[in-house]
Amino acid sequence: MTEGRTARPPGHAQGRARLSERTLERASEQLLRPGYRREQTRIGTVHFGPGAFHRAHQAFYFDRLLEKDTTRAICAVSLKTASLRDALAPQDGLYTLVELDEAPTLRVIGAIRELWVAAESPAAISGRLSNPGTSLVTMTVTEKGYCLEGAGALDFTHPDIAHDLSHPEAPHSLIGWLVRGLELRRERGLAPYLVISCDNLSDNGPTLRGAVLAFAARRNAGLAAWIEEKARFPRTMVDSITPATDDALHERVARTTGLEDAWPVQRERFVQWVVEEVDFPGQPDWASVGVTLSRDVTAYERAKLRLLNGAHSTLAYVGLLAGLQTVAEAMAQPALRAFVERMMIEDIEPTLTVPQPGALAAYRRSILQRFENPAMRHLLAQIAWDGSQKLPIRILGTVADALRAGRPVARLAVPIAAWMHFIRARAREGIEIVDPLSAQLAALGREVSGAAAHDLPLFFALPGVLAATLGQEPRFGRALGAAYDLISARGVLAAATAAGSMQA
Ligand code: CS2
Repeated sequence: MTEGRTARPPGHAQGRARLSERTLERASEQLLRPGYRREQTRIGTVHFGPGAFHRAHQAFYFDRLLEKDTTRAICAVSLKTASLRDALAPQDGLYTLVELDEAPTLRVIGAIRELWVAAESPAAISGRLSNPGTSLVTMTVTEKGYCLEGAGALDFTHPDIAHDLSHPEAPHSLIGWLVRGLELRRERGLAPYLVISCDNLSDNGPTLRGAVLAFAARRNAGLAAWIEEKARFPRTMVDSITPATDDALHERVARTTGLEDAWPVQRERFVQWVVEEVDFPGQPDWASVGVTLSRDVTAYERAKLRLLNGAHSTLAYVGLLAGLQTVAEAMAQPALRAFVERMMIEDIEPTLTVPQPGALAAYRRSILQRFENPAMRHLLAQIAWDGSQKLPIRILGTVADALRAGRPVARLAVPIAAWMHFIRARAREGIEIVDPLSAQLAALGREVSGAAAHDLPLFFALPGVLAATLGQEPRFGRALGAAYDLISARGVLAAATAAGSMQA
């Protein structure tokens, strides 16, 4: 396990009690509490993947929703790992959310009323999914949790998908569970649930719908047709920077509240959620808690993925190679900050369309400011996880658009070349590469030499990463090779400076 991603067994060394419904009244007054009676709430949503992002974002919105509508409590399902259930079950599902700012806010979130591990309790998950009270199924399972191949279709060679086709009643994958639940609802004469992806995938709703329909069609043509006709998969854009839980957070929570929390979460104060407006009964009153409903989420989603997440991944790989640790530290390096800002203005913004002139510039400035937030210690290493999944979504689409429009790609090649050097450096130092392709990347990282002529073909041979979008593009290959060799020869900051000053 990577440091910072796990719960901490609460120590009672200071004689503090553990957070729970029973102990909540003893907490310090600084701790904000749910504004509703938890025992009067009912489960209305099943959520897959209740990691830190879900708990800091959607569960926060639903906590406010429960003040107005008691049918909106969450059943949180981890597909495989028991760590969250084990941390929060003794706390009755309660945990502390810290909003980081000059004056941080601490609040207890009560929205999660049930916690399950699907691999241990398949009958309970089937029961919840096919319960008439369940009207929403949401998820944050990260890019890799969708089991897609490079072009974005369901990967039928994925071991979990192969398993689920032969064991549909106890699936391993998210897709298997979504289809299982819909199948049970159809058998019981119930309407489908609304299926909402809250991950940073491009076109997340339609991509998920495509995967669900492809899986369902292999199971039963009638089921696939029913899903196609009746179910809806709105697009969403989710945004809030959520540094992984660390020791400092555990200590701050214990010190401020007087209670031990095995797994608190933290995020910046800024939080945004845009949900595509679809006609579907039983939806919450989204607008009442600050969720934006829009008929056109694509523009928001693309701007966020390319500007915020694209810049984040760039800071991560370039910054780590330059020996930096956090986003704020990377932003404090004038060469790196200037490079990222210029890439946003000259390379990314021309690929985006937004209704109001000036909106992109304002959005860019606010993103850069959020990255500089001195109240946050956001590790570049956290953003660097799962690069093989993130880079195609965050940067390679921009590259493809730039190539099509005949614009330069020298700057955009830098984060990709930096990722390749990052893989090389981690493999040589024997540090774990957190990525679904970690075994392949570690082997590749040991084999590469630092010279583009030798190494690029090896990276292009990785399934679904570079080749899927850019395999046939010699212009990008040349820019990538130049950036990669320059990093070897002169270091990453010199390479970024050289590419940064090239004419747009
Ligand atoms: C980050 C995102 O870890 C990462 O890859 O880029 O989690 C980012 O902080 C969020 O998408 C912000 O909404």
